Amino acid sequence: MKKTDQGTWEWLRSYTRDHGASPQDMQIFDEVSSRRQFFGQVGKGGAALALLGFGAGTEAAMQGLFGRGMIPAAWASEPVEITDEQAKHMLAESGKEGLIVYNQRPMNAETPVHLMKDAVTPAKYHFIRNNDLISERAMRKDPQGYKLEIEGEVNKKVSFSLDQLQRMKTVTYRAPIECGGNGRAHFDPPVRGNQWRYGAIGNSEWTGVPLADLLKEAGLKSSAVYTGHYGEEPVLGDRPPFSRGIPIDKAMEKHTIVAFKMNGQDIPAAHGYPVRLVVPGWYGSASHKWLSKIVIRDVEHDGRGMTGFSYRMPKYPVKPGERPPEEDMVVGGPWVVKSLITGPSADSEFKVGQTIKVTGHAWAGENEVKELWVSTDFGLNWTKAKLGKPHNKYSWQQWEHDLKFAGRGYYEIWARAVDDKGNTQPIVQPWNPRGYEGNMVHRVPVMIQPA
Ligand SMILES: Nc1nc2c(c(=O)[nH]1)N[C@H]1C(S)=C(S)[C@@H](COP(=O)(O)O)O[C@H]1N2
Ligand SMILES: [Mo]
Repeated sequence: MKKTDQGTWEWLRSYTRDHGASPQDMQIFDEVSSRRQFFGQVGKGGAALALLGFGAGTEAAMQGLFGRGMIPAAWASEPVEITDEQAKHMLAESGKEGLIVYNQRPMNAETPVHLMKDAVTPAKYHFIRNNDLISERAMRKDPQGYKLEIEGEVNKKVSFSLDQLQRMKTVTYRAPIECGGNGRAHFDPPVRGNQWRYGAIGNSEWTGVPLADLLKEAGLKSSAVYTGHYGEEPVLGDRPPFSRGIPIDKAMEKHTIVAFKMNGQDIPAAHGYPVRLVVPGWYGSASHKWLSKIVIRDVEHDGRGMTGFSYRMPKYPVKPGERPPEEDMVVGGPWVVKSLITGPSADSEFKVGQTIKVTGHAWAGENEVKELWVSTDFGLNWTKAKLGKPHNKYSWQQWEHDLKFAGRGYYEIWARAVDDKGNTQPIVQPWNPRGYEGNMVHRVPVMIQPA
């Protein structure tokens, strides 16, 4: 389906209704469809930029990848033609291709699963999640006058130019950066926020200086318990700057770095030029982009994005749709165990007896993935897949599994990771008010035809 026309919409509407959408889903569908038009996908090199919202991944979504009774997320978010200068620049500069763009100001775009096969995510396939605009410096790629300041509960206020940072001892790690809201589209009832499906994660290679080395130069006071991060970007609207933080132990962990290279290149504008934090294994929001200041706090940081319901989880499981009192919410941190099936693509067709190579990634926040299990009978039986070691602590791990089907029909391939603490992925998504830590098993439908 490449074009929007009335016939297509009617077909989509009946498809949605016939696949278990609730009256409420249908109401959302009608509201969205009366307003939307769609255009196509982000073109090669991000150049032509007619836009999308309804890319290749969506076809898979329509054909059963998502739970019944739920409309595919893309339908609930409005695609926009890319007109914003910053958005155009961000997509073009890193050659973004095939991403699903939810909005452009701020810019939010995810990667469809079929483009996530690489062990090291190229910049062109790394999702973008912005809360505000991006800095002029990032637009111009101008290192002049950049500095990173560290202040607060330190013995000595310090600051570093880009040049100074680049001359220090660097490390290079692969690290997953995953939005805390990745998987939000699978929450039922739906919750507000970007309706990320699977693709708000990337596992690129980052080079930089361990934050611990900079904090040692400043000298932490014994009162230091938390960091607060600030960036150079202008705020959208009348509100304080986006500012998250992490506990001091995580800040001192050797994989937490102040990065200035992504996959060996200057960090693209979209991903934080010239300098960003990389806090591996934690909500992506901790990995502050366009980083210019770190304030060391003597209390848990309370910047925008740390309080109320944002980036916070209930202390106890809550009934779907129910909001606990604000004081029962705690700051989200490490990501939970999760896996992805990157091949075959949803709705692939195979023959009875044919060998199918199933591939994917698995990761587990602070932990290591120990086992990966595959089911083709809706979770009744599980078989262990071949699972690789992480390239370095935190990096996602690759897995593969050969499958053969003995009979024709509709099947789903399910994947479920187990980490070294015994945690595993739920089959039904547990609910929380803002849709964080979505990690239910990934299901890929396939059709098996007679040999
Ligand atoms: N300065 C700044 N840093 C930020 C953000 C932001 O809006 N402003 N968004 C955060 C969030 S919520 C995520 S998930 C990651 C996304 O990183 P990416 O755009 O490089 O994929 O950046 C984080 N760093
Ligand atoms: Mo995020």
